[in-house]
Amino acid sequence: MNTNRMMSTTKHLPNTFWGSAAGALAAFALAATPATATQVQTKVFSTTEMAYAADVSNSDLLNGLTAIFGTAIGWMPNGGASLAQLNDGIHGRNYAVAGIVEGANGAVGAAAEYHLGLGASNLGYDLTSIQSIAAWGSAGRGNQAYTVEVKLKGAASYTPLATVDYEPLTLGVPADPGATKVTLTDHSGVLASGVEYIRFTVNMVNGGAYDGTFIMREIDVFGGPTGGASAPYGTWASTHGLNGTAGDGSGTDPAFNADPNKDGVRNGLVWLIGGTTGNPLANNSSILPVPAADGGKLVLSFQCLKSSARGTANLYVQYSKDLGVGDVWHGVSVPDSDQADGGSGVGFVVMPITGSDYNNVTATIAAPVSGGKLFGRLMATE
Ligand SMILES: [Ca+2]
Ligand SMILES: [Ca+2]
Ligand SMILES: [Ca+2]
Repeated sequence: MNTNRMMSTTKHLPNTFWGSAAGALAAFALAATPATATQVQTKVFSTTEMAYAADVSNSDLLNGLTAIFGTAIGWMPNGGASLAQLNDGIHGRNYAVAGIVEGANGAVGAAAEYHLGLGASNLGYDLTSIQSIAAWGSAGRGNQAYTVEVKLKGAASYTPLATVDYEPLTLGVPADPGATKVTLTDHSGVLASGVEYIRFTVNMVNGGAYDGTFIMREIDVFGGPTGGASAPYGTWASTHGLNGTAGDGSGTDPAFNADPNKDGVRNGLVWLIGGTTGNPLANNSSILPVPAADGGKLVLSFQCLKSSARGTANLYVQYSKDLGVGDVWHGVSVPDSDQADGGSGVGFVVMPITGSDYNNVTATIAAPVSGGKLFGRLMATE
């Protein structure tokens, strides 16, 4: 976990002030915290009932779990429908073919709660995406509306995660048959961290017509143990087109310190300071802080992912009088709120960006006592 890697560009300022960006490795403990979301709901529909049959997963976190007895209420048994089909890994056939309902049909208000457990690190689970597929041959029952909540390890109660309401299918022939698929993700890579329990509650569709219900074919919950292999960076990388093998040197190399698009900004730094629109395959030279001189001090302004969303990664502001030759790099981890210099050499002003996992950060590096040069850089670690 500890190799240094220089990252990115060097800026030469007037008055012998320099700034640069760099990367290295370190360790950082992951806390079990609720997600502060930059949540994304991706919604698609089709007027073909079986449109998303191939998208159902049989290897997600929810697959095959049994809803907690006594909390699974309001699920209708009509025509063979059952709650178990919500997470059995099977889409189910067209009713006209099967002759029975192969899906879950919840009355409005029906709920199902599942115990995911605490995972390999005993910290719960990081949820990276949730996919829900509803489909039916008539009566707008391919629409979907529900609320999903999570209960974190050690928490006494549930926290709302998302409310889905997607009703593109209109009642009546020919647009009535069809399917909808909603995928919940978060730009940070993680919807919620430290999750032990998850609960779904059915909401009304079609203004209440036809019981106001729909046929949910499957809900898939993806993720991995908190603190485990699927750390937030990895999931961000995989959802942003970095689908190669780490270290393969390809144009989609997902390694934290790789620079597959050769713009001089390594993947991990794009994730940490690229903000909500960060894209590792775009030219990211504009996300690097432009160093400014302020009365002998060096000022770096940039966005930074909050510490609770960094997983095992971290970002440091570092400084040296001679690029570390005789004066070793001194570094301070970027905090989530204002932090005075206090002798560390770096003071921070931090402004949260509403509705996102990123903060606006201004770091001011103190002028060297003896004058001369001052170099600053950002060090991304994983
Ligand atoms: Ca199913
Ligand atoms: Ca499944
Ligand atoms: Ca790059």
